[in-house]
This record gives sequence, structure tokens and C-alpha cells, in this order.
Amino acid sequence: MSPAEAPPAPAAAQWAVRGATLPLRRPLLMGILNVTPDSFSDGGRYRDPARALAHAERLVAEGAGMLDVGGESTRPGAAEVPEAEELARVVPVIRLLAARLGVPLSVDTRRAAVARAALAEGAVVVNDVSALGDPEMSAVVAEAGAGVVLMHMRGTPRTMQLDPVYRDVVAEVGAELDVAVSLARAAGIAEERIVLDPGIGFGKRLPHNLALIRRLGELAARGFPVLLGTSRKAFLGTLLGGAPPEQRAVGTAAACVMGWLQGARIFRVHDVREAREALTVAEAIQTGAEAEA
Ligand code: HH2
Repeated sequence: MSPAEAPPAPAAAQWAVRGATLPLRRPLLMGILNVTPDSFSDGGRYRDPARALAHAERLVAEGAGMLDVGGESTRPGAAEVPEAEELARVVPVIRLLAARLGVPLSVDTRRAAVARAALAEGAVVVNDVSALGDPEMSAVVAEAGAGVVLMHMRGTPRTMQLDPVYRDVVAEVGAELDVAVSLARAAGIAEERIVLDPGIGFGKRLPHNLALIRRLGELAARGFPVLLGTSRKAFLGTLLGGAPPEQRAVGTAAACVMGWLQGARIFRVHDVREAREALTVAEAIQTGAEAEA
């Protein structure tokens, strides 16, 4: 068998986050909690910490193994939020969830200062859609011993969908993530703390998104766990005849299953129950094991 035909190396089966190791033999669902006024599908709903907690509890009851708290919308065209505003949105919610819930918390931020504050309040992962774009972010992650998600994006949320062009999207996304991994390593972030994410919808057109999911195995072959974020995204609306975000849960679940078959292990979703059911069935068919009651 030539090297080109060799099966992809299995991605790591666990993820070392701050103070814990998360098993990844089974799909890990990362429930989304956007404490923003303007996120594309759930903006404005969970800004009040008590409502955020109630929703977080629901996500956990539905099967979320961790929660991702975000205070800045990164939807296409979104403008930057001032740092003080992002801190004011995120910090009280992380503090409350850390005190009340037993699941690992991740903070979805591009800012080192927000990451530092969230880690101090009990977050254990930094989910960075700019893959260490803030020059201080890698040091913050390394010093805290936090887990980190390195996501691929072309440009910024304001500009990323203007005219994304790739010759081979999968190869280019992989190569750009390799650069982010080198940065992380150089800053002293341990390899077992790193997760890669192709950044579905971040500077990608429909064919790019489909190719990235279809060929996700090429990313997983690097040996780092892979996170897939397809939840309710615009490409699903396009495929589903213009369905609005709240009608994209089944499409999201289908994308999760395809990602799982290609080696993705962590799924960032709004609709946890639907994704969990689809992945449970897919996994049982794949392994022949009986689904857990
Ligand atoms: N997608 C969004 C935000 N953060 N993080 C990772 N790692 N991967 C993703 O695909 C990803 C992400 C965008 O979705 P959402 O949070 O629902 O919307 P908004 O950015 O409008 O808050």
C-alpha cells in the first residue's frame, strides 16, 4: 500500500483540559450557550444569567458533555464587540455555571483577556475561532494548562464570506492549522491539549464546507482530536431549500454523523438531543454494540 493509500491514523481518543481528561471514544457533545444579543440563531435569549443557567441545565440533561459559552457573535459580517462588553457578558455566566454544573466549560473567545478571566472563573478550555490570533492568547492557554480549540478562519467575521477562494480547501485548511499548531507548541501548549476544527462557514462557500466534512479524515489523520461545528449553519439552509436556523437540527445531525464517520469526535451543537440521538444510532451501527439505555 502506498503512503497515499494508507488509512488515516486514528485521532487521539482523549483530550487533556485544565484539571481533567475528557474521553473521546464516544462522541462528545459541546452544547452552545451564546450570551450575546445578536448570534445568528439564538441571539438575545440567554443574556440573563438565570436564563443562561436554565438553558445550560437543559443542554446537559439532553446529553451535552461540555458547554461552550460565547460573548461575541462571529456570524458573517458581525462587527467586533468591545472587550469590556464581552467580559461583562461572559464572566458572570461562567462563574454561575462553574458553581452550579458539573460539566467542563469552554469559553468561545478570540481575546486573551477574556480567556484569562474565564479560566480564572472555572473554564477549562479556550475555544478560539482565530486559532491564537491574539498574540497573548497562547501564553494564557499554556500558563493555565487549558485545553484549546484551534479553528480555521479566513479573514475576520466581517470579511470572511466576501470572496473565499481555495485551490484545495482541505489541504489549505490543514496547512494553515499546522501553522497554528506550531505556534501553540512553541508557546508550550502540550499536544494533548490541542483540538483542531476546520471552521465550517468561516470563509467558506457551500462546496468548501461539504468537502471539509467529506474529507475530514485528512484533518483527523494529524492525530489531534477534531471538533466539528456545523450547527444550524447557513450551508444547511442552502441545502434545505432556505430553511431558517431553527429548522436545521436534522440537517445538523446528519452532518455530525458524516463527521463522526470521518473521525470527528467533538460536536458543537445547539440542538443536543437531536445530535446525540443521531450519533448514538450511527455509533451502534458502526460498532455493533447495543445502545445504552
Ligand atoms: N462556530 C461558531 C462559533 N464558534 N467555534 C468552533 N470551534 N467551531 C465553530 O464552528 C464555531 C465556533 C458560530 O456559530 P454560533 O456560535 O452559533 O453563532 P454566532 O457566532 O452568531 O454566535
